[in-house]
Amino acid sequence: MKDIRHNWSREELLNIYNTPLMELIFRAATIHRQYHNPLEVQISSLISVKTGGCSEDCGYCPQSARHHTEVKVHKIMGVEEVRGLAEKAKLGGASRMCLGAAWREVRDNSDFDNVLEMVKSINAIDMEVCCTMGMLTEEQAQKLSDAGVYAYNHNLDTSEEFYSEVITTRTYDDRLNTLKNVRKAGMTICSGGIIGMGESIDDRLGMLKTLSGLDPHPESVPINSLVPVEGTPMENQPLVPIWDMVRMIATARIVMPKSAVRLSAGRLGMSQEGQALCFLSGANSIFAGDKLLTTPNPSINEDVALFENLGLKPSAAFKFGRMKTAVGENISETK
Ligand code: SAM
Ligand code: DTB
Ligand code: SF4
Repeated sequence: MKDIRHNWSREELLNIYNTPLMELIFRAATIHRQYHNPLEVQISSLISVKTGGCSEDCGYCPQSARHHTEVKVHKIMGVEEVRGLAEKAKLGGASRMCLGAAWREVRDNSDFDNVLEMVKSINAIDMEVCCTMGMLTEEQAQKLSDAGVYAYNHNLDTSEEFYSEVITTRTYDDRLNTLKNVRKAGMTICSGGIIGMGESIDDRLGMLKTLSGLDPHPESVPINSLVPVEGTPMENQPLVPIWDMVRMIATARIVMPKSAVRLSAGRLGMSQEGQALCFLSGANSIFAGDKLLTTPNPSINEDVALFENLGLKPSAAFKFGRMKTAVGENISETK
């Protein structure tokens, strides 16, 4: 596509991010309307199918075994339980289930076989499935894709430069390599990051530069506001001002116009007016349900009231068909 660019420079990104706020929101909202129905928001619901005890040292994460948080370790859930939760989430308007596992990487064992069964059972009730389970080999990515996984979430989290301040047990290149395997296997890519970890604006834009440099762009770009959890090295980080969230979402919308931009973790700390500005600035996807993976999220009732008030409606599953992406071909989540 001619109008989709993969060569945004840091300078261009900085100029966009620093545009006077009212101009920035207007520009992002205008682009949003050209590519998407501005009244539709895609809803995903998260299930932590394997919780805690993770070997990685991600500074933000309550599930790392290296941090002393209140998260209890749980072994992998059963297929029936997961399917039951998916049915409930579907009634609440969710079109996609996102299955999370606190793993450094997927291993070829009975837990992985169990995940493949979960995927099939959720597809059987006509919901899209996303998995977020750490690093994948080409073969594992293919197995997930063959089982019916629609999207794989694997965040870059921040800039390449700031990455080693947050995580030391894997590299930026490891992350990019998994994204390559996901794309090759025909799944869509969900990749974004977190703001509020102590990074600079330049780091935020460095992350957007890498994401927008991927060809095709990730179909979904989650922007998380750090949820500071007691017992993690980031427990005392101040909450991100809503204006930073709005600027980040608007910039992502402008440089990746076809992608779904997901207003992700941190909504509990935002006012409804703040969230409305995020939707206006191009966010068109959320995680709903009273829990994210281990931390609380607004209740379904609150979100239903918010959607009613703003005139938003949840989008349907498989809007873009069940077909898989051929390598290099974008079936981005657009109207
Ligand atoms: N273990 C897998 C991995 O790291 O890719 C999947 C699960 S991991 C919890 C998924 C994503 O959740 C992380 O990449 C990070 O962006 C986000 N996340 C984790 N803890 C968070 C927090 N406290 N606040 C905001 N986002 C968080
Ligand atoms: C993403 O970008 N955000 C979600 C999802 N992908 C997996 C996770 C947010 C986790 C917040 C901390 C927790 O609840 O444990
Ligand atoms: Fe493990 Fe993922 Fe948490 Fe990092 S973000 S500690 S890899 S669960």
